[in-house]
Amino acid sequence: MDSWSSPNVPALPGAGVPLRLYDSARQDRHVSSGDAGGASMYVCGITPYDATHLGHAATMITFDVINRVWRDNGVDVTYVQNVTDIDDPLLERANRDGEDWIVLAMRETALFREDMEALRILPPAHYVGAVESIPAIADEVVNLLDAGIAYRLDDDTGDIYFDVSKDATFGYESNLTRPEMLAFFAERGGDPDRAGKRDALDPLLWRGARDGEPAWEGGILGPGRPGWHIECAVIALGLLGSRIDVQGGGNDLLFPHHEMSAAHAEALTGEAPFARHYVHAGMIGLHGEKMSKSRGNLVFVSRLRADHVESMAVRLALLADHYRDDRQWTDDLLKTAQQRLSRWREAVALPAGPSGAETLAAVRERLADDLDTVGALAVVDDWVDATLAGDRTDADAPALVAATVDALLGVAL
Ligand code: 5CA
Ligand code: ZN
Repeated sequence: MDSWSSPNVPALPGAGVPLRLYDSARQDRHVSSGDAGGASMYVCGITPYDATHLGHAATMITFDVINRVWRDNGVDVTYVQNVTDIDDPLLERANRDGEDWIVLAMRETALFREDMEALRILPPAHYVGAVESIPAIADEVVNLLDAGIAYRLDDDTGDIYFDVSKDATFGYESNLTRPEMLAFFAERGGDPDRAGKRDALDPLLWRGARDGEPAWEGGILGPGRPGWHIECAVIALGLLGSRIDVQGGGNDLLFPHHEMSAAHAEALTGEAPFARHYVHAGMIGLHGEKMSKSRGNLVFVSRLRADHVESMAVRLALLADHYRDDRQWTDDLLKTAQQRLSRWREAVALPAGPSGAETLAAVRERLADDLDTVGALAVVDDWVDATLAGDRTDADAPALVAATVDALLGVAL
């Protein structure tokens, strides 16, 4: 699938600071990547049945900042993102609207690309759809069956499930209790009550063909379509290998999606942990509730663009709080970001300011500390305040601060 075009990223002088990232599995911060000069990141992308909302945007921006900080450290980054272009919600929406599901997915994916470009998100090296990955997924489901880790239900549906009891370390990523797991599983696309499963938590790997639903040839699996978690496991393994540096997405994916994807990957490769860092962005809410397509309380990036809201202000607004915090989108948040953006622009247009090198070093330091964007924005604010107040000691500072903000925060002034 086509990715999108890359914004220009200015090179910054001097050396970056190694990034310490919070890992959901170890529940602590650890230095990420860079050891071998390369880093691999897999981020769970959209299910394209509706337009990109600010929650998607915030999560994409979080992983974009990781990407930018790594690059500033000279790390050779391989970034992969998926598009879940076949799944129940997509088919339900297409049916509801009497639309072809393929056309719906293509349209929303195209809009997502435009939104990503407007927000200056660095594109993944591989942007991969579920549909194009079906042959590879089917092969891996066969491997799991052969290994006795997957089983077929006895009810003639052709549905195949993953046996979580075969995974001795199951649960290490989310650190949840079984009752918590069961609750999230039921809430987030799982089927704990499905008759014939060995364990209520066993997730679907392959859904046998049903009347009125698209299906693909699955060889010995029979016709059908893939489950959700195996999609992400197989795409990541195929492009990034058996151990990756970051598995990422919003914290709504921690369980079951990421736990199951990691369990699938580890069952297939025999290597663990699948990811060195399991990284989860907080949820963006509106009026006190998580912004979600199913709740319908959405603010779309494209709607804001159509209303001539500057995408750089949107980006700055979403960087104004820490990525791991669940937070609310408000008009005030946007207004503050717009004011901040114009002050920053005013300051970098002046002929000089206080030390640019110190500002760059302090921004690097803040971002390396588990992406402390709150602190990084405060550093830039301090420089802007001093510049606007008349401190004009460094003639190179305005250009360097503008380059810093562009390269590391992705905000073009
Ligand atoms: N296609 C799957 C992942 S494989 C999916 O979850 N799609 S999604 O369209 O629902 O979400 C796309 C990405 O945005 C995921 O990483 C998800 O965790 C994140 N996300 C969804 N809603 C929010 C929200 N309200 N705030 C922050 N991130 C969100
Ligand atoms: Zn995923």
